[in-house]
Amino acid sequence: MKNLPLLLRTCCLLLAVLLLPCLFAVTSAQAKPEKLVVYSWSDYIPQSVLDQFTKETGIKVVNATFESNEAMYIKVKLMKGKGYDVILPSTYFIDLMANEGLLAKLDHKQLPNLSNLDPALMDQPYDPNNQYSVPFMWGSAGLMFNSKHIDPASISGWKDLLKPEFKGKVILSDDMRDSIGMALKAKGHSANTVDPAELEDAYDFLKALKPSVRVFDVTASKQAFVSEEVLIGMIWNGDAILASRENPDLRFVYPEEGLVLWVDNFGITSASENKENAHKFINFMLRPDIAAACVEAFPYSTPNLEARKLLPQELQESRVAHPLPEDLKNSEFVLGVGKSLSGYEKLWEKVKTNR
Ligand code: N2P
Repeated sequence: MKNLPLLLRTCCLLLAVLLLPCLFAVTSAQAKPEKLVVYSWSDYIPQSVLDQFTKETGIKVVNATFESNEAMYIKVKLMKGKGYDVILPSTYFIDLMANEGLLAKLDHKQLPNLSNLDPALMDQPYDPNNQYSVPFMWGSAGLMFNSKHIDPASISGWKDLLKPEFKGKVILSDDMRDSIGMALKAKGHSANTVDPAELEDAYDFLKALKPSVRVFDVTASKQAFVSEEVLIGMIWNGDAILASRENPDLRFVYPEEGLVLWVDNFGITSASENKENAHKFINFMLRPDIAAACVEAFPYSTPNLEARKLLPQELQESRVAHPLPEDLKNSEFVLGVGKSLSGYEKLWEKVKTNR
């Protein structure tokens, strides 16, 4: 009897020693926060939105960024999708990546907010039934000029870029399909042509324009216009709105020859080890308040009909953010060009290297 407390103490100590590793395992599992890697275009998803997702779900988001579909594709392909959970390719990379097994099939049951999206942008030929992708934003690569230095009456389309007075003052998009698409439109062809003669025509346009080009860019285009480093050229419509808020002399034009339109879409990599959380993230991004917050920060066009209703009047009515059908006469969405892609790549290489 006298020894009982000692026995009890010994038993407790033994139990503690035995349980310690289990306790440690539980706390370390709790301590390791869940993480999601989102690989998106830069300047597209505001940090406040990512923070909100973490606040609501406890899932941390790492937002890695890219500047072009081509750069994103090479990286995802090399890594076989490993290291990325959610990616944001444009339409014309969805079927390519799905066919190469880089994208996972989506589970629509985990995406109830899909019902907020405009049916006109769903179930497209590049992804029937949206098996692999969900549209996030769409927009245009348009024409902008500085009305302090250039008479607005003198600018109606892409052909005006060739005017000799703009030498060294032109910016073109550093996105292959944007700039080749622009040159194809300027020459009256489809931005999705697979005809080598029409591509050659586009090359002639770009070659003639090259001496006028100050820079090919997509990330610094807003700043280049605001600082008047360039006076005319290509810019994505969201960047055009942000730039003209800072420099009211800037004017966005829908060129008479038509322009190139794109849709960027969420997909989940087939290698993702966090598919359930990836669905949670995409569904969160489809929530009207969240989609509206994205448009307010980066004013592109949202396919989210419910989000559109929440936008400030100025953005709802902006024809730069939400073009009217007559603004898009002759314009085309960029599509995959299959085997002709190598023709586009060769042309682009020649333009960039002055050959
Ligand atoms: C915003 C990204 C625009 C994407 N910076 C063009 N596809």
